[in-house]
Amino acid sequence: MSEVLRSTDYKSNLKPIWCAGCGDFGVLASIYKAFEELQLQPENTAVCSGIGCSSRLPGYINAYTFNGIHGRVLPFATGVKMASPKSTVIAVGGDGDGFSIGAGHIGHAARKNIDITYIVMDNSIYGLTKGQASPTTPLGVKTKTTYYGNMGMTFNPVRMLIAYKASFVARTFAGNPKHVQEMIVKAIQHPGFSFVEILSPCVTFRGKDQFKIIRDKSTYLNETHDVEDELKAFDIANNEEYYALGVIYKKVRPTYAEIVREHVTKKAKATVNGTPKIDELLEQFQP
Ligand SMILES: Cc1ncc(C[n+]2csc(CCOP(=O)(O)OP(=O)(O)O)c2C)c(N)n1
Ligand code: SF4
Ligand SMILES: [Mg+2]
Repeated sequence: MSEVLRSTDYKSNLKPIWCAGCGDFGVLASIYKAFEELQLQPENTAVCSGIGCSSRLPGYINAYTFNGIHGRVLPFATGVKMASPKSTVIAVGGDGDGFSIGAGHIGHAARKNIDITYIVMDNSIYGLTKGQASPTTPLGVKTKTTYYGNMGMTFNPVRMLIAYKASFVARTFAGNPKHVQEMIVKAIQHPGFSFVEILSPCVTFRGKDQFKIIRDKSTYLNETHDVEDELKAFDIANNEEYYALGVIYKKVRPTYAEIVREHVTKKAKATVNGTPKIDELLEQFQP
């Protein structure tokens, strides 16, 4: 495809079946706009997910898309990127998918700096399975599984991702689609593992007032924020009185693919003091 693409060109034939008012509608609209801004070619773009209401999102996009199994989007997306390094690879999902069953994968995708963008639509509930508490459900909140109020402390995804050495960490809010678009564009442009937490209300199981609650608690980072200052980024993440929105941390470092390429093209081919070349070593394993 070489003509100029419009946001509507990224729509698939499926119609979203989210509840009226779900924050994920705003996220999807912003993704279409971000793709238009970047002029992503559908044939060079992959959008993958796990399981959840939010994980339905790839089905609504015209690109290579995959709706997989619960919690396993990051290993899958990593494989797609390794097999097709020139493609733009985006992983999406919910707070349950990412921070419960899939939590073990995040640190490794982040520390290895796999060049993918991971978007979590955080509604602080398990939406698809009808309202159980998730890792980001606030302390004391009553849900289907926490009748007397949530007893566990609340996960702080931004703090976790900075600690895991993610090279790009941003937070945004589905109620501000322009800002969501801006964060997604920046995340995709970032060379390396980029993480975007999108506060995306579940109006059915967390209530319609979630949009107002999040909006009232939100504050936008301005250009004076030094995105490379890791300690400052932790300070911002630690302040749970408000939601700081914007790029909170960013540091460009070599991606996993760049390091592997360096090993394969230079180090592994060199012969040191008579040690065989990697090609000769590998030949031993040929049938
Ligand atoms: C292995 C496995 N365990 C549990 C489930 C049931 N399940 C499906 S979606 C989901 C949670 C979804 O929550 P989240 O990821 O936050 O997405 P949301 O629906 O809120 O967007 C669960 C527990 C499953 N599909 N597979
Ligand atoms: S249950 Fe919640 S997260 Fe799922 S579609 Fe409805 S509003 Fe959205
Ligand atoms: Mg959820």
